Amino acid sequence: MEYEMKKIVSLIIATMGLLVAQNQLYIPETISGNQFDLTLQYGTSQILEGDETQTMGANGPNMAPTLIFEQGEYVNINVTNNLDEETTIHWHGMHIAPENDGGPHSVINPGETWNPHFTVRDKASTMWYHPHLHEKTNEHVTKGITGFLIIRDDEEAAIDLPRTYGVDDIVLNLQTKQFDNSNQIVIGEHIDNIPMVNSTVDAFVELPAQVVRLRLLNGSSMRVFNLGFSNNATFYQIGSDGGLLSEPVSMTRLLLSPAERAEILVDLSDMNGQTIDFKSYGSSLPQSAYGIAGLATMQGVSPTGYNSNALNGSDFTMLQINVVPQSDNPVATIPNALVDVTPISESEATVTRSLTIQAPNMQQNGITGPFEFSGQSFNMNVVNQTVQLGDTEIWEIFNMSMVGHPFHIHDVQFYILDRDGNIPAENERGRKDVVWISQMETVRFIAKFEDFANEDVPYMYHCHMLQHEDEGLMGQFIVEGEEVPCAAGDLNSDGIINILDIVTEVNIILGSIVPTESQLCAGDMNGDGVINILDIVQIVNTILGNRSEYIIASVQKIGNELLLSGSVGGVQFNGELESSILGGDIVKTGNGITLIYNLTGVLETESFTLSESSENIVVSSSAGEVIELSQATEYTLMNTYPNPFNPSTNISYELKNAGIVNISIFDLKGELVDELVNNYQIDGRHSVVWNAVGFSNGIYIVQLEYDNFSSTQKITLLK
Ligand SMILES: [Cu+2]
Repeated sequence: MEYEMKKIVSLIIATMGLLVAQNQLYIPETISGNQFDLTLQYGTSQILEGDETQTMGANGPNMAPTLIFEQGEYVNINVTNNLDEETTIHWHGMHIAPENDGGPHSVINPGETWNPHFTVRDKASTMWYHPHLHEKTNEHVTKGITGFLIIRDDEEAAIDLPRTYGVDDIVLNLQTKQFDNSNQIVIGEHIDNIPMVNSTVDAFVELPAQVVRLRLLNGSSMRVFNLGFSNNATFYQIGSDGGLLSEPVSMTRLLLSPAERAEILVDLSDMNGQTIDFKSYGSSLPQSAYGIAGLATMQGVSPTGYNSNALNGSDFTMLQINVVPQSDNPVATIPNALVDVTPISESEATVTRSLTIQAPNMQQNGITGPFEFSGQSFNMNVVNQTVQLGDTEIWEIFNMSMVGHPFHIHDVQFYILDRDGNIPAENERGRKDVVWISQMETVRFIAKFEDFANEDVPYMYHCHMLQHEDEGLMGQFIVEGEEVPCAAGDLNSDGIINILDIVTEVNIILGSIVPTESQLCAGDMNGDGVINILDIVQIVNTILGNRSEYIIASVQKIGNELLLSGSVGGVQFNGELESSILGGDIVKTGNGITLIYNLTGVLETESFTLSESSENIVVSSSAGEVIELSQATEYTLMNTYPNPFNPSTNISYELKNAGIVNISIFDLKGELVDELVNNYQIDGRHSVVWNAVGFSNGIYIVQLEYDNFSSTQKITLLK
């Protein structure tokens, strides 16, 4: 990850708006898949003109990659600490077990690797990850260790939303930081007068003239933003911290306090060639928000340095947007509706917990802190609350101090019930894990504490103004109760995942054993609520140590025939198999269900005849993911001859209709190695030659794509 952050002209010019932004917005690289490494490190970055800045990052000198997770996916991460100090990594917003949550107790010592692993249960949303070491969170976050988590799910995928990362779907980590005369980051002195987005100062981004999705994170230590566009464009909030809203909420300003996220859509269709600024309107922040002018006017003293900070009370630009021509397949409209959002009913709560944010000496420290919850400052050795697993609770937070605080709780997504007795604004009616609480305001929210209990490892709740958190405005809670014991894939709970677990899984699917709750939990590898062939393939992969990579596979159903090509892991259907199988393929039947799988993770048989009126056909890729059947009644024939071949082979195919055809060659890792055809072709017979001179021996996969139809074939180059 190379940083190309250059110059900044002085802030005074920037705030006067005379400056043409000159640094291209940095877009973090992405990581997806089940198994990956994050390495925490120091580095230097050219953030300002002149001296480089000492920074901290993951897999690079500054910031951290964007992780893209699918709901239901099992993720295994190795976080290696190459710093010379302790830290932790917390998955902010995710519903995961406390031992994987990365709070202050999950310290990663220098040189050590921490291995969190979990099934992604959250809804499609924008979350983030960052260090959470007590008294060091502010420093480690502000010096650069912050990354986005993008979670996707089927519900979100069904909506016509922009989702091309870096093109029409942009992550924006909004921060203000303080630098000293030698361009080094200063922590906790309240002169955070340099706005930056994704660690780019004075940033511009080119966005296409269409509906664009911005995933906003307030990554600042302290500052509250009041966001909007310089042309006062209406924009639409579609998501809050923990997922999509029920419908887009239109607005021209959005309040975003530290650690809050919002996904917004803005329609740039009519703006090709224009430039607008994305700004924080600090002059119209609500009272008691960190970022107003003269925070000290009410009571007490203001934080040291605060009154000399030119950003306070000012409107300033975060990001310049240059609108450029449309991308391919642009999203043209703002959807009318998004997803069903069903807040938890107040009547379901059996416990109400009350907390007061206060300072030991309110007269003196009502604005500066240190603050504490209900008279208790954070103590690593004190558990402040005990929650019973399965309970629904109301938390009532009263902010008795003179500054607003963003309250954050781990483990759950909550619904805000009311603010001083009033129902929250429309954009606050979705799932949240951070809520901003103004001075003397009381906020009540409701949450259900489910799935995870651990008597030894607590979860945290705290203010997300990082200085307040580090100084003690944090508490911890234990969730107590009988957690359904479950390790993914370990159906017989013997501590290892092996063939015995596969046998149990098969018997559960075929109905020959009635599963226990813990077997159901362990057997549902992908967390989709059903146990089927996909889970078997995932267990096989777990045993073999394979992890999903991009897998090329396709299945055509023609009459009662299933024609497989590429890396297919297994098949399940209601009905009987009427043809024979090859090699190591295993067929199990029972209760009218047929399962076909292979302990190598890849089926060897390439065609199956199913009994008449077979149904509920599920085909798994070798990565344990669903392969959609191509229901090709007017199918496209593909033939490769010779095969095996050297050095060239002839691929012939027949198109029923004219259309755009793509024929590409992939290796077994799913890497594209050659593209033979990518254009519009008339109907009828065609052929193309692949000359593999210069390619190494081995198996390749030809993929033909045409009119929502995909077909693949394995070919072997034998020199
Ligand atoms: Cu606070």
